[in-house]
Amino acid sequence: MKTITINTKPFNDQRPGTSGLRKKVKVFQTPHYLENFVQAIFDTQTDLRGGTLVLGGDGRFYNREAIQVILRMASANSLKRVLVGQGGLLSTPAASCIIRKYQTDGGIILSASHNPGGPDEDFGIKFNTPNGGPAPESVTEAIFQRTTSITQYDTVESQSIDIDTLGESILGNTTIQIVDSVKDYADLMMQLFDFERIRQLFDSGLFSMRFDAMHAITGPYATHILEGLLNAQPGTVMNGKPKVDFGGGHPDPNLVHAHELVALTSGSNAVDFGAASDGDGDRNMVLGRNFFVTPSDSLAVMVASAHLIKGYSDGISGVARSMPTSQAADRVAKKLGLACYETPTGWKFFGNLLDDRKITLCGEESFGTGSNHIREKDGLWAVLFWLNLLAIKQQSVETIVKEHWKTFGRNYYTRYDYEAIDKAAAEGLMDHLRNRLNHLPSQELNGYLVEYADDFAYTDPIDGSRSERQGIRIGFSDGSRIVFRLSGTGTEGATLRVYLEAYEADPAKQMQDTQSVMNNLVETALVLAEIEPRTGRTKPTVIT
Ligand code: VG1
Ligand code: CO
Repeated sequence: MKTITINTKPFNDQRPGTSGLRKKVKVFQTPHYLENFVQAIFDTQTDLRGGTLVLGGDGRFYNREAIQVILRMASANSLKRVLVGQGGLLSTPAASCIIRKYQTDGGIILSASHNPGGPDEDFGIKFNTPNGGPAPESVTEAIFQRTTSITQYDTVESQSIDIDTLGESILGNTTIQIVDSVKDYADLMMQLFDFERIRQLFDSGLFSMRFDAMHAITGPYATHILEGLLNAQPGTVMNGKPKVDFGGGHPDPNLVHAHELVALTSGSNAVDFGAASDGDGDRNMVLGRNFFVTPSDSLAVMVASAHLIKGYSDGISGVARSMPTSQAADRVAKKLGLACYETPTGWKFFGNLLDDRKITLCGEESFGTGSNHIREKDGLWAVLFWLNLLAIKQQSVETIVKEHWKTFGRNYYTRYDYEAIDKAAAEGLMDHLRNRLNHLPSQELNGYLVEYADDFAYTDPIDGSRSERQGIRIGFSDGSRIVFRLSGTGTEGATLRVYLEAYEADPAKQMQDTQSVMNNLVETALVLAEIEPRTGRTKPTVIT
């Protein structure tokens, strides 16, 4: 098969963000746009030549077309083998699992995660390294640098490659192997959790749950595992068929976008347990009956109870959370004498800590939790962790969390997102805050005494790499905290995220409504950052 070399010109906007390169589908459809980025991966990740790549995506619009493009380029770039999820589908955690299990030289995941899909919506691509994790900044930066000087890419001419039939085919010198998207992942889950015990919970008839796959990638995984292997009632998984446009929805598992599920966990006929996952299956939301578990609390509960779960019964080595995530997990770590790390936003920063066995569990406030079983956050894993815990404790989600607060205190937590605001205004707002940082300590703001104020920077304890300007933190003497950062996953204008947390040790004061507890702190944040005058927004787009 003849390699065809195509001349191209660099695009100047291919620097990956928090999690890969995300743009509108229309941008990815620009001639050579996808190809340039893929060639930059092959040019910089030289082990892929003669090596094996894992390839799959969340099934969104343009997934299938992009897979064809990448397979042809993989052949032209002398890859020995490509493992493709059947139908081009792989959840992000399943891709990580397969990369690790078959010791491949990396993977390409096609997804814009929780962003909507469709011809006018978002698409994304990211490279995962041989440890199964998102490429660290050194790698994404090298790929980006390559895109700025690229002049040609290689491909082959071929008919459309069958990606729907399991088995192997040959493209030039490259073997294309279509693999079951679900099996390896389900096998790994069986090693970590007590499926027998969870099955008993479902068989008892006393427990009901719903899982909202939001028409995204986890449908087939959840149906196979929950309804197939664990005997949950048929219909437990809702919106289980992946659709290219996620049914027109926003595949983001939070109280706003998963409202259908929220309704099923509310009221007198509510189910006992509700869970949802995002576009690519790495996020999770956990709900009890009339009860929402914040992702930060979910991580803390997991750390406190990991010893009860089969896969972690030998104990955990430590925990990490992203900087804006609440400090609930820190409190557990402290009590248990575990190491606790604070990393910048994005799963890539957990990779070294996991590889070096410094941590076993980690999480982010953005509905992400995971462990050393793979190198991505893992939505269904978190759901199974909770199911396993419910089966062991025979308590409600609400009781488990409230007991947790009694022991460790409660970190009230909320996040305000201002989406698609003017980029210059957003940067101006951040600059203004940065300029004030030095003056803030020991000042009183709206009754809160500032203890520290900084722009978070992180030095990786394993490779010493340094990441600056990762978000502005303002800590107060009562343990509360405000964090400001700009999103690195959006595709329109800028998104400002304001993260707020307040600590309450007294059990008598732990049952209040989050928004009323946070009111004053929110007000303080809005005024301090001059949000309305600078962005024109009187209200956030989403509150979680
Ligand atoms: C967001 C979240 C971050 C998460 C990232 C990728 O990033 O805040 O915690 O790791 O999305 O998640 P940002 O830069 O927009 O705040 V996923 O599920 O979209 O891959
Ligand atoms: Co995701």
